[in-house]
Amino acid sequence: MRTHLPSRKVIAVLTAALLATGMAACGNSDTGGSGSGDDGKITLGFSQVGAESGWRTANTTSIKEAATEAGIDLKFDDAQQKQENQIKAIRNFIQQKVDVIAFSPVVESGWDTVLKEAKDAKIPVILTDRSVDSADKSLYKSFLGSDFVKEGRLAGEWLVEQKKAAAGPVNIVELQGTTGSAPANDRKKGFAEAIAANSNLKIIASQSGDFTRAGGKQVMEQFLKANPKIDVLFAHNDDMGLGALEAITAAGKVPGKDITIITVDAVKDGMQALADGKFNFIAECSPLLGPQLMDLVKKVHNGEEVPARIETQETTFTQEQAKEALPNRKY
Ligand code: GYE
Repeated sequence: MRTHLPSRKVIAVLTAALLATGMAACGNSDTGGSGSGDDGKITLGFSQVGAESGWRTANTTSIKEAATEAGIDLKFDDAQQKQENQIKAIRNFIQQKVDVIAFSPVVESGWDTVLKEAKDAKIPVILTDRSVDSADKSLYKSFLGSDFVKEGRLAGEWLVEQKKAAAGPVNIVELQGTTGSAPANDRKKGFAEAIAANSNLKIIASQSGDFTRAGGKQVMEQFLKANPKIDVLFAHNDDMGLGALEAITAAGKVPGKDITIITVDAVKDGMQALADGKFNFIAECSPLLGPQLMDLVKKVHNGEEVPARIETQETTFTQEQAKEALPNRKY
């Protein structure tokens, strides 16, 4: 037995429902489209390193805010400082057919395979903050970020100037960032180059504190136990320096006086320590990459040519300069 009538009714109801949804969707996009998905927005898959430092938190905020501002649909993934998580996230983005992929590679090596997969899927990739060591530069469109070698060099040059009248040997300990990461490799290199000609400046210990406060504290404790005379600490970021402050104070030494402390980043907590006289010098590294990144995403999506390298502009801070800059510091 056929029952034409009810099925027609069902069709009519479905049609009405579909029309209503369609109209609602139109209404949404007319008013700026806050919805997810297929509303003509560019979709950006972004794989972040983690949340290891104040710098990273400020960087994540900058990226999220800039995406909203630019009307870009952001799919954000936190890799918890693990390369395997980043590779998984990038593969997911490829599967979801996002328009553009951007990421801040936790370490420099081991990206060729997944970058090739993105290229084969015709999804452009932008590197932000940290770079990769891939020989094939066609695997990504652009690298936006700081010159980490320069940061290390600026830190070293300041120290050379400070210690030029030092009579005896100056013992330096170094807290490195995440092993294998571009900023750890490059800051170490730049610093070593800058102090190389001064034989009284000696790095007596150098170890990774993984860019975290906890890591900085723990490794500094070991340094202090193993080395009775430490004159200088060079920490590859503020957070490790801040962790080290606790270890130094607990060992009965006065940070900024007994031990000269140099760091990189200039996030608010670091700047506060500098203004308070606990740190002595900071080489700035700006985390506010969001707006420039969104600009690149749009251009790359439109098929426009973009520069292969965009370098972030940065400065350095002494204690006096930190006092001046602190009230207006954004991060
Ligand atoms: O200096 C550090 C963060 O890649 C520049 O990563 C970034 C570094 C930054 O954890 O604080």
